[in-house]
Amino acid sequence: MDDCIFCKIARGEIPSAKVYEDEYVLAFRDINPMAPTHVVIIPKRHVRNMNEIALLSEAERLAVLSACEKVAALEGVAESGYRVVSNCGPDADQSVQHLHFHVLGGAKLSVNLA
Ligand code: DGP
Repeated sequence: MDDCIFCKIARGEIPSAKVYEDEYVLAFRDINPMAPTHVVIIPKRHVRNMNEIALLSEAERLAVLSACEKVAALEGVAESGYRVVSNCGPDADQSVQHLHFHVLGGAKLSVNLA
């Protein structure tokens, strides 16, 4: 999508601090970190949010999920613990309309999920 900020990051038109990349996925540091480790994982192909996950291929879906585990290992938070969050729609305050998963860790996280 031309005007999607995460598509622009995926195309390299906007710089980002890359943590992981493969054929289907890009992971980069959140510009406004909410934990010592805060990485955003996106499928390179644009879909809006979890409501459109069926538009991705099985390979893309697996790559996004696997990237969460890979990023946690790369960031050294796999054993200490981390949280994976995907905000979907207005009630969840989704601010960027391109499916993404936040990987948060590096400190004791809030017990409040909502
Ligand atoms: P959400 O509320 O789930 O839609 O979170 C979107 C996140 O994306 C938010 O935590 C900030 C991050 N973000 C927005 N624009 C940029 C950007 O240009 N670069 C980076 N690295 N992160 C961004």
